[in-house]
Amino acid sequence: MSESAIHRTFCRFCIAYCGADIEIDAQQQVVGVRGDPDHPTSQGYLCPKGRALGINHHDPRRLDHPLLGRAGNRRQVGWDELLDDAALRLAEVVEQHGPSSVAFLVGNGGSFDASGRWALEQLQRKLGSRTRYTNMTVDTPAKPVLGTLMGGFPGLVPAIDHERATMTVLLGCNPVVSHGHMNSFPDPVRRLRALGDQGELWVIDPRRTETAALATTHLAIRPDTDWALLAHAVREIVRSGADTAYVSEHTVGIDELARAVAPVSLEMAVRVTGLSAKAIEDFVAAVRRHGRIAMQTGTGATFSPRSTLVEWLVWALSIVTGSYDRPGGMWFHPGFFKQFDERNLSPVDSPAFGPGPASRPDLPNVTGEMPGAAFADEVLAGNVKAAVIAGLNPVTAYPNLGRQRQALDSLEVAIVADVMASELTDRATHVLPVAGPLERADLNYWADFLMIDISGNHTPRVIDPVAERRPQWQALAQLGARMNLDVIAEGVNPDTISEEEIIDRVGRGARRDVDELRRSPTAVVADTSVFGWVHDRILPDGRWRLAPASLVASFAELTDVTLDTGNVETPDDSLLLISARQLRHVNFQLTGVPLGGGHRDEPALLMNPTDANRLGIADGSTVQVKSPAGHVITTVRTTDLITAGAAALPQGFEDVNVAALVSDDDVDPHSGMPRQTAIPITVTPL
Ligand SMILES: Nc1nc2c(c(=O)[nH]1)N[C@H]1C(S)=C(S)[C@@H](COP(=O)(O)OP(=O)(O)OC[C@H]3O[C@@H](n4cnc5c(=O)[nH]c(N)nc54)[C@H](O)[C@@H]3O)O[C@H]1N2
Ligand SMILES: Nc1nc2c(c(=O)[nH]1)N[C@H]1C(S)=C(S)[C@@H](COP(=O)(O)OP(=O)(O)OC[C@H]3O[C@@H](n4cnc5c(=O)[nH]c(N)nc54)[C@H](O)[C@@H]3O)O[C@H]1N2
Ligand code: SF4
Ligand SMILES: [Mo]
Repeated sequence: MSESAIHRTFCRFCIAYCGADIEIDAQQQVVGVRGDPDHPTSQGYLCPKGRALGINHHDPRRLDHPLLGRAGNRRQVGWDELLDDAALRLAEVVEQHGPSSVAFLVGNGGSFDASGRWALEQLQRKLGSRTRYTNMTVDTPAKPVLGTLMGGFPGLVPAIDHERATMTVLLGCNPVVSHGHMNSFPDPVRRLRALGDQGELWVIDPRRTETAALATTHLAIRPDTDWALLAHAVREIVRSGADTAYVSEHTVGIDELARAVAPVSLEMAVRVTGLSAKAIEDFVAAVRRHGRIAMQTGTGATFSPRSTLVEWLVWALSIVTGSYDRPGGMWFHPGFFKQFDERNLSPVDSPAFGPGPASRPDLPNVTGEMPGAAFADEVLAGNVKAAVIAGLNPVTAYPNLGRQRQALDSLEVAIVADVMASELTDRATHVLPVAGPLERADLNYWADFLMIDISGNHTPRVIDPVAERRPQWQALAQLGARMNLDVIAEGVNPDTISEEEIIDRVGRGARRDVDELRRSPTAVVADTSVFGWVHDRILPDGRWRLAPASLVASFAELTDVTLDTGNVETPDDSLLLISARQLRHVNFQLTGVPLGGGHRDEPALLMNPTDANRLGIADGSTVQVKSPAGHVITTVRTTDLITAGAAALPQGFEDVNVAALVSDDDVDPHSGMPRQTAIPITVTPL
């Protein structure tokens, strides 16, 4: 008989944080992974990535040993030798160039390690570096910018009121695949059906996605034209259909807003978006009919070259209908650990939180994070000499692949704490093999305010770290100790403190004590939604600012140009490349891994058959995809699910790397966000 045991934990591939039961046999092999039926949020649901927690744990590409030197000139060494050398070389850089010449990078992979990310931030602070790069600035900087400009706080994240919403609008997000952008959707199909059954579910997306298939109405909009649909809707609703009592009591700037959107006539909206007049009128009528709306955006909005304007108009439409912070619309998630609703936060005026990068002074520093679009420039300009990279892969995540490679190779010290061998780790000078999700105690700390409910979850480690893998908090604290920095706290020795003591520090001040989370057999839900705290505690004078001057000015330029030219800026032979996520990998993670039933995601280019025919491209043929920034070679899949004129390529693959097509120059000036959707491309058969 097998002597396997079942351990309860939760998945850390995405912000849904689904509960999982992991079966481990006597040889420390993961032999089974199932959804936790008692988990209050995910209720037994686990997507293909969650079910691959065991595959990921045993992946032959996992990093097992410390490595010193770049690939080609590399040795396997012991931890002491690695950390001694790393500390010595970092100290030299600090001495010669100052602490801010050391950049700290943390991304999606590294953020789900609560104590690992905490230790990275501690190390940065103790070293005195102001230079942090994350994934946020290449994902969704428009959202904190908008929270600041309109509500006075960057952490305002609107979330659908699943219990009461009757008109849900999803713009540029595909939760059936992604399980949510800034708002998680565990068990998405069931929840989307429920939202549709409660009223109407609108999906605005150039592709008839898996989510669009569940919608009551799908608007197959032209990429990067959402602003025209939204501005027209704001114009019409402000004329008739707004919650006027709410607007006069809780907003400033309604007249400026109305003036800004006034040029966006139905005729202009039709011409720009490619939607029919009837579709646009139906949308406006539905907003009027329901009064309140629950509108959520995803990366289809935040990746667009006008991301800040799009987000602004979404917020404006939501606010003039009285839909924010009120039942039936959107609530604001205060976080289980972060508890924004309990803090005394003073309103912030400017979305720039500090000096931006010296080599790109035009780009903002958002919430203390330097724009990822400037990382390569900063290294190549000599402002960044060393980097500590923990769970961010600039090779696949940051724009302009060629420049990222150059930048990584020219760093004097590139310390990479990661779980998986990759092109990034090949380019590192010091590789720290850190513990993966099953090998560490953890909390759902980082994305607690992006979850579908206000809940806390603690997991002990379910399996001991394999080979020489070491918890990241410990490795980084030991690195700090060698530079005379007490990373954890003054006088605390990282060799002897336990991982659960670190968890106590990370989880301090939460809605519930960490011990209560430890005792609970699964997640603890404190609330499913909360309303009113933003009005009561956050909004400056209790009012939303509807018309931030910088956005109004940019919007006026946009409408002026559009009145003149019609805004169809793509040349005839080119297509617009849109972003697309896939079910069986998350960004770089799990790419190339065959999951359940042997299925694996392929980095194929999706094209409409009309475009393919016109260009003489057959389904399955090999093509070169070229953008102003670079090119990739891949296979074409034709499908009428994608609107003509658009093409889609998934992100995360090293071989067909979409980052080669993204420019680090073409950025939204308000947020620093590189254009990662609606990229003009040409496709040539090979
Ligand atoms: N399986 C899986 N899950 C993931 C990830 C993953 O890689 N795989 N990544 C995780 C991460 S880091 C994130 S940030 C989230 C992202 O979560 P989502 O934002 O939901 O990402 P997508 O599923 O790509 O959905 C974006 C949609 O925007 C559409 N779109 C593109 N351009 C435009 C446009 O101009 N206008 C409009 N209206 N729509 C447009 C695309 O067609 C696509 O359907 O997913 C997370 N979850
Ligand atoms: N062109 C284009 N660019 C994009 C996107 C796009 O769709 N198109 N998407 C953008 C978005 S939304 C995001 S969030 C970023 C995502 O990009 P990244 O932030 O780079 O996220 P991942 O690829 O999920 O993971 C990054 C790294 O974390 C490592 N990792 C995994 N688990 C752990 C762990 O437990 N500890 C540590 N230390 N490391 C770990 C992985 O091996 C990987 O090297 O990319 C952005 N860039
Ligand atoms: S939805 Fe997210 S948290 Fe849930 S199993 Fe999938 S990857 Fe894991
Ligand atoms: Mo992301």
